[in-house]
Amino acid sequence: MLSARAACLFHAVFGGCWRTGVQLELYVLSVSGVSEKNPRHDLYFATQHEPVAHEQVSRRSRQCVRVTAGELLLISGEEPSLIAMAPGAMTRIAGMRALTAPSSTLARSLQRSCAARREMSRWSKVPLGPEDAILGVTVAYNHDPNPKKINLGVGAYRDDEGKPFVLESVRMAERILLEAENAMEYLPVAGDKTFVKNALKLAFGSECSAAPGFENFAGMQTLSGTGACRMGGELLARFYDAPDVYLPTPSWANHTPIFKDAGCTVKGYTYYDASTCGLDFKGMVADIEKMPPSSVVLLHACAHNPTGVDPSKAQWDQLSALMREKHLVPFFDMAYQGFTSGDADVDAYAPRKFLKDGHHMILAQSFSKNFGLYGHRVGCLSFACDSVAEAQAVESQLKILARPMYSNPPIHGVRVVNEILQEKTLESKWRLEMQGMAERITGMRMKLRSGLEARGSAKIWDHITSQNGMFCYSGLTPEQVGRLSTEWSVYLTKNGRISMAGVTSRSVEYLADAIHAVTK
Ligand code: KET
Repeated sequence: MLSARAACLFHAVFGGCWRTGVQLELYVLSVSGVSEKNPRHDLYFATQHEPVAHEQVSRRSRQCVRVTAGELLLISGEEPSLIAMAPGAMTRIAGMRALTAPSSTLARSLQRSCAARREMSRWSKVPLGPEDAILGVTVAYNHDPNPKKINLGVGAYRDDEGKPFVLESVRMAERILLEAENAMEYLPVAGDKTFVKNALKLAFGSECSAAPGFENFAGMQTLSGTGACRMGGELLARFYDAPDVYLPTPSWANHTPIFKDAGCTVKGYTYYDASTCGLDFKGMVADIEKMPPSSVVLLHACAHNPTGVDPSKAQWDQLSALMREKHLVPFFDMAYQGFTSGDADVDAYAPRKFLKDGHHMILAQSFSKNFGLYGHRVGCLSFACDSVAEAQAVESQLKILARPMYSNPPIHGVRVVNEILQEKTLESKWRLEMQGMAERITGMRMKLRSGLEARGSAKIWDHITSQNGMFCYSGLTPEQVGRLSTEWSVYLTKNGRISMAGVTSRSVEYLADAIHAVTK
């Protein structure tokens, strides 16, 4: 028997009736729409009679199924007496079709109501995928009407008012570009050559970039850091004999799909020590020692995402020597150059050291965060080769990969970067602004930590200030993260990563209240 509310819900959705003890196969035709409260697509088959609030259902349920279109669900059991859905699930469930429902009018009514839908769409077999682990946080945040809400999900810098920040140096460069009335022609497939040179100079410093052998770099402009990682993975998968890519555990959530989709095999190595909220250097070295020669090791050049934990200079030196000895290939992802120390040169220590040590390294650079050019998709991918001829060959293949994918990269952002890096006053201004962003984040780290301590938190929060870059790997559990969003409208990724760049002088006290409340 269904209780009144569940029956009502059920009727509203299926327009049929439900009999205790039946077996029902449901084919999910389509799933659409997300609710404000619950952006997931869960269907709960509860074993309790009384319908209960969504949260209670999920706790009481024996079965909780993430529903995707094209799935076949079998509801069985002695008393499948209640189907409850996450609030707002009506639109999603409307596309369900019962395949078998013994002697139930339900089956007929479902088949009738859904047949028409099926005729209408050819795409019903495309399953609804989950939201992205990081960008999905913004989706949930956008749905929350609470004026006090805070988005600490995506790693995007905000000013102290919590507003997206456009650097003044960028605005100035844009004004110059507007005056210049440049043409808007296609860039070459590998992008703007001058930009690639500027990007390499920024990464390796004028000293390194003037050193012999630097002309052996193959480089291309990419669709930001993501595109650089992806193109690097594509080239490895197509031409490199051992495309096993080792990622730190944990790493940026997008690394795994990037390299897998490119066709590489993704493996992991020890990186973070949860007991110290710091680097497990011993474990990292031990894992690297075990890697087969020629393996590719992804390293975050600085401001590791999500942990905010980087090796020291001495540890980078040791890693470089070890990786040379073991014939491993370093693949640097440098998405936060400047965010660790405030100084882009200081933050480039690792790639510069590895270059000096003669690695056949790969470097993926992003200009999203340090130039604030997120949506302009400015990035660079480079390979340290042995000769100009080798570099030309690598570049030629990168072009062959890019041409059928996106043809050529966007033009505006690289012009902005060129303008800034080629003009001394603009460059100095940018460096100051970069430092300002890093300092504001450091200030927020201190305020958050002292705020938690002032509230008498029994937990140790030293890592908020000892970790670097944009993120604090807080140690909050997924349950606590869930409570932060439902009870406080504070949104972060499930792994407990806090984008410190989203914290402001105004919100930091509220955030401390919220974190203290859920960690008591
Ligand atoms: N590498 C790392 C380590 C990284 O954190 C990001 C972005 C990127 C590359 C790529 O950024 P792009 O804008 O493609 O240059 N990370 C933030 C945004 C995102 O997930 O896309 C983040 O972790 O929030």
